[in-house]
Amino acid sequence: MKRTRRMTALLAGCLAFTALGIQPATADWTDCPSNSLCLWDDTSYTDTRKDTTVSDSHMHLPPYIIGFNDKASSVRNNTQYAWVLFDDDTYEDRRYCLKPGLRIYHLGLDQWKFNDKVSSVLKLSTGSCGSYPVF
Ligand SMILES: [Ca+2]
Repeated sequence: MKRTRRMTALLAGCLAFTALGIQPATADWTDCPSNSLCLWDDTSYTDTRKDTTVSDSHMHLPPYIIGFNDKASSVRNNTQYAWVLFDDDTYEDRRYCLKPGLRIYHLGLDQWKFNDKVSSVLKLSTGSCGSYPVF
């Protein structure tokens, strides 16, 4: 039932995008622009995608960079820098670091339990995760 509603919402979203002449969200991690961190609303790089080239400390309150609070289910780091994904705003609470070039098809896997959690994203100054726990 929930899945049906989600699919219906997805279809409605696609139709709305089409009506506006905007490309619908794609379902492929290869569509993530270079030098960007990409977050998808659903697993396996599907549904709405949000990209950023800079950190976003407040994804749930304007002025945010990408918004998308507590929504990400898959992610790709298409940059040469390490990024840290946090459960709370202002880089707080649980966190995992994603090394350059890596991607996670399902943040909700048991080892992370991070589905629909990400509330801030921090771009590090190098490709190293330093002391942050890594995906
Ligand atoms: Ca959160």
